[in-house]
Amino acid sequence: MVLDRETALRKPDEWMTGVSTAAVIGHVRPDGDCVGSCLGLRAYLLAAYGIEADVYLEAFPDSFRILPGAQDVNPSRPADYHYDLLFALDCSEWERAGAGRERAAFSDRLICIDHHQSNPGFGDDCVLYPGYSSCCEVLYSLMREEKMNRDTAICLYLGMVHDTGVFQYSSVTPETMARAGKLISFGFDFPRLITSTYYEKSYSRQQLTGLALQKSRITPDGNGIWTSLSLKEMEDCRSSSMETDGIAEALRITKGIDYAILLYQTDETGFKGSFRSKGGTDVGKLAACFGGGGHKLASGCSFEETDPERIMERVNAAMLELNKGSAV
Ligand SMILES: [Mn+2]
Repeated sequence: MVLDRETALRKPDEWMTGVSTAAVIGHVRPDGDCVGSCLGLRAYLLAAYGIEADVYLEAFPDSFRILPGAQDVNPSRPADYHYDLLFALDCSEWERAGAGRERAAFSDRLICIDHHQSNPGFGDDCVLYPGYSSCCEVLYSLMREEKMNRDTAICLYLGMVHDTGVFQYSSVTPETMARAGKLISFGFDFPRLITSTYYEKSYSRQQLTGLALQKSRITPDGNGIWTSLSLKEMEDCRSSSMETDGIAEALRITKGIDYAILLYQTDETGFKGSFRSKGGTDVGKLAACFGGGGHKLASGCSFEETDPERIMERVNAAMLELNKGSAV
């Protein structure tokens, strides 16, 4: 059940009453907000209630290892180990819960804390603040500032940084900035935290991005930019399709264009397409033309075709049709 805000604020003390074991889980393919939320809540439960919660997470980027508590994730517990409380954080639905989800069967109470608009409100208690910048910001609003410590602050700050694109997305409110300001007052090297977890890229990733940008071309409608990376090109950069995220975004910020397309080869039979838009083009609809999915600003799909030029002929044709439709 989704709690109203007033009830939600009273809940943490109630949840923690008489609790001796608790676990915290996040979603599949954990991102900064997910890892920051899980470790931030762990640090807070220890500082505020003296409870050492277990955190279960799927593999996450090595750069997040600098977070307090990152070394303690995925403790070895018997499969039927009993938890009084199981927190699911940053999961837009129960189906997206990642490592540790099977623990729910041996937990007394499931508590969902999230910020996704689409969350149906799962769990015995659900604190859902849609529109909040990050799950970390929802957690912040549930915590007592006087009980937070530096470990909590570092983790929550990282999550806020990552889910807001370093405080640039429209989800950022004056309250977000005030909370972030309070967090840095705990004293930690936030410039290094942002650089090492958000901006820093491996050499191979830089090489791959450079190649993709250099090869890029403007689409016939003059509105988009596209590029492609073959398996051989990725290999030549000593890289792989694992390192292609971020390239479509690097294309998207090109001045004077509205949408960006990255095609990268996945195997001998096909490519994947990653689409990004500045807002004038609905790339979710574009991806849907090819059986893909996503949102207006970011989407993707697969192509069973090994010639990127031929793929783009189809994409350009689909774009033309979509524009015809919207012009009526
Ligand atoms: Mn999030």
